[in-house]
Amino acid sequence: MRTVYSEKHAGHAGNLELVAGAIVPAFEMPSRAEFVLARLKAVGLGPVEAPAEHDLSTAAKVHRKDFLDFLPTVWDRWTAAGRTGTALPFTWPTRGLRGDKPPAFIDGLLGYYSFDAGIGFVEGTWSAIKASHDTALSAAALVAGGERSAFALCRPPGHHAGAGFMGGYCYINNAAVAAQWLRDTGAKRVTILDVDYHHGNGTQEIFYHRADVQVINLHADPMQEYPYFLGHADEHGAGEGEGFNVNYPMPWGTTFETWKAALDDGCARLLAYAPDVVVVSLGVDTFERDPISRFKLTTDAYPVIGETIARLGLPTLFVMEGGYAVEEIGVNAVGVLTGFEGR
Ligand code: Q9C
Ligand code: ZN
Repeated sequence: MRTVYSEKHAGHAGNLELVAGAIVPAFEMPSRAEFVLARLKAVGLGPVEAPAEHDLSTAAKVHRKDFLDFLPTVWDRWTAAGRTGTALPFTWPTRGLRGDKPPAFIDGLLGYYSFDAGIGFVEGTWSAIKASHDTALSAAALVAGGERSAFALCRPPGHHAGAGFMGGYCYINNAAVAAQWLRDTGAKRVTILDVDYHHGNGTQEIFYHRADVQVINLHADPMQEYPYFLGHADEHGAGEGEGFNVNYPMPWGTTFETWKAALDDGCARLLAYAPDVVVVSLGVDTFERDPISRFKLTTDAYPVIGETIARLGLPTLFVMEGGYAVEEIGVNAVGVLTGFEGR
């Protein structure tokens, strides 16, 4: 399997986040991608190539234009306001406030274009976001060009980013952009299968009213877990998209046996939809020792996930999402890919 990877992710570093009342280094850190890269080289998964540059015209079909225009300006606006450390939002337009009027000042704009504070910006953040987007598109092009599969080693991740907002370490929704591009280049139907521990709220929102992209999500129950405000079982799509969004919320403590039953059900729904291509939002934060998650999957589960996805018999693009047990993220993510390849 060929992998697309950009070193530009490394400039998105040194972020902070607020966890249980304390400011700590962000769990989403550069070593995540480096451990995955090292592991896929160690097992000889296949060639690693840098992405080509892609413009934002496909991204503009799944994201709002004003949002895409804002992202590259964040760091300059932040430093122009005299700030030096991580740019972070801290005020959001919730119920009772106006969500239709972007403010002019950077602090207000950061809140307007996000739903949480998990999206710090430093000087290299935009360049990393753009390279991650390019990585997903270049890997999608490998699959469209006839490869059985490809791996987009994206960082930062994307599945929490919606049409007009970032959140949860995500800025541009890489998997959604890739799915849109696959549609535009000939696929009649695309399924996004999201196996990250957290609900892919951004992906769900983007495709919720569409029949041409099926979205299947396996995740921790939003009654207990982030992102809290989307991902329930009764969210099945609307309008033309009715029936094409499928959620499998599961409680804290879920083991692979239960999780695998949800995957098998999701795979049956996927096969009934008969997509031309599958995009896997590949998070491995379902792992038992993930520091921010509460599922109980063990390392031997990940190759089984890969085998199960391979049995769908469809061209498959893997897009890296979450996973924060940095020592094991490589073994687990690459375990899915080698399992897919049947080795
Ligand atoms: N104590 C992805 O996996 N914050 N994003 C959790 C930690 C947000 C996860 C709080 C987690 C976002 C792509
Ligand atoms: Zn996650």
